[in-house]
Amino acid sequence: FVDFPGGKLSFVGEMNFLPESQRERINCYRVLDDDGGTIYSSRFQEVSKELALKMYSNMVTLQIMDTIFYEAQRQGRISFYLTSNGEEAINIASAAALSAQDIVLPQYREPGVLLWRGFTLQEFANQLFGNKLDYGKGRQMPIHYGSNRLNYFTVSSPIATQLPQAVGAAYSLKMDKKKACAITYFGDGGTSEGDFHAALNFAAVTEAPVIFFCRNNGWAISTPTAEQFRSMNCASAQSYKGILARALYKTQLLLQVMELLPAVRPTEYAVSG
Ligand SMILES: Cc1ncc(C[n+]2csc(CCOP(=O)(O)OP(=O)(O)O)c2C)c(N)n1
Ligand SMILES: [Mg+2]
Repeated sequence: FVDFPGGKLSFVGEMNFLPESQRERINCYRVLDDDGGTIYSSRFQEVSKELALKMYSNMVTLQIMDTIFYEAQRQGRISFYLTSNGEEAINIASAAALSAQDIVLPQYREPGVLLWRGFTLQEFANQLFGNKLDYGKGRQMPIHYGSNRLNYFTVSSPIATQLPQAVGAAYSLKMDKKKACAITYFGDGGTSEGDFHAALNFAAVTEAPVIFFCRNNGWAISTPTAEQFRSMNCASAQSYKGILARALYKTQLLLQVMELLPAVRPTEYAVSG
């Protein structure tokens, strides 16, 4: 062995190029089969009827809100809007799995997380129209919501800038010995930004309690994922030591995120002194 910076290495006498580390695609975890039946090897747990109804009603509200504001944008009443069409479950299920103390650093396609936390339709409208009640005082483009009260950082326009910021927020939670985590959302497009890799390495070395929630919808405007990355999928984040990666199936997210949470959220901290 040789004591090399970063760890011990053994010697070899052959000069070979090494094969790619991640040869196979990460499989997609699911808890329900194609017919809606429970997959018994999974960690399926029934949610209460009350919670299920609240989630369903939030998903419908999100769709209706999108329809109204998207049409308002098409009519020229507001300058910009983005819908969460087809990603309602990603929004609401992940929000339901978190606790209110967990800090959210969003992209722009997760207003449902804010809705779940209690941001009112009037508050959404205030931001979109940039009126005097808008928390950003009309200085941001529409859809750049944010709420101090709800632990929801203001949406960042430049793709992936929220990722290293989320690690910083998570690291501060760890230093303050808080029993909470940070979550950051981003698209498949964000994975080819330098900030994505910087954030993963930052999280790995600080062991910060952070969830990187990649919404892989196959496209970054007109760029398909095939032109976005050459790794097998966005979950290749696991090549950063200490980062656990898993591909999830969108309609079954609540349980899957709940399963992930104990891995990131610290349970008990020893109190010193
Ligand atoms: C640094 C940077 N580059 C380019 C853009 C322009 N832009 C806005 S959205 C977007 C696509 C992002 O795609 P993805 O992250 O997959 O999210 P999706 O819209 O699919 O949810 C791009 C390239 C930007 N906002 N910031
Ligand atoms: Mg995308």
